[in-house]
Amino acid sequence: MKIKVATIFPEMFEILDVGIIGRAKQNGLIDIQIYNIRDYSADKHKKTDDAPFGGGAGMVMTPQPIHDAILDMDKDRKAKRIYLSPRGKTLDQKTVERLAKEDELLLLCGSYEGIDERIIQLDIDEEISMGDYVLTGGELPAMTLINAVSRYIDGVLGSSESTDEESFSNGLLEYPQYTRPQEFMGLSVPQVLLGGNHKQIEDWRLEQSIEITKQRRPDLYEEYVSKNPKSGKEKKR
Ligand code: 4GM
Repeated sequence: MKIKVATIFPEMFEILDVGIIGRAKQNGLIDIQIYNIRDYSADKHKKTDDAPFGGGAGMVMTPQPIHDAILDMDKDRKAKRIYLSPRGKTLDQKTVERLAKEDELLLLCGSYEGIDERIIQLDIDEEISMGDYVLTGGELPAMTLINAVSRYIDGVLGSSESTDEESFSNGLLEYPQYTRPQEFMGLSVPQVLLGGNHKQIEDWRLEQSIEITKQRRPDLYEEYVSKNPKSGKEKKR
């Protein structure tokens, strides 16, 4: 997959050379190209922002450099163009899986109070948010999206890091995990996990997932129950 990013802080993206994403880049599984919006500014001082029409606090990113950057980045208009903004649809695992199927993504990072609305109208396919909070820029959300999507690209995760048994794959939160030692600071690993009865372990994990989801995410629990009407009922005989 090819991912192009437009930002005024290109140096922030050096973090993508680390860990699993860094390994995937080196192996040629994801091709990430960072573009500096400032390089496209026609202004003599390379300005990228201006005061908002109508007044008010803060600055707004001016349309010219962003529009010219996107024209250059995606000449044949083959990328899915995404603007990271608190006004977007909140990212979920289903959206991550859908975006992972694209050949090319273009991620636009805004700063300040946002960008001129006409850029969204002219140049953007989809607005996505990482949650109901505001950051100084869209760079960390863009990197979060890159990370989430990359995990679904063939070869990025090793066989022991697969996506099919994790949180959300069955619509539930993950069950508790334990490793050695068997006792730590007086706390023991649940007996069922030590027995080697795989059916029993599977049942215990599902039961734990359901209980944790019911406690912490009643919204996800209700959805799970509506799709799995028999869940929980047959267990407590
Ligand atoms: C305000 C308007 C994305 C601020 C547009 C970007 C949070 C998110 C910004 C913007 C951001 C998010 C920049 N803050 N929740 N800051 O995904 O692009």
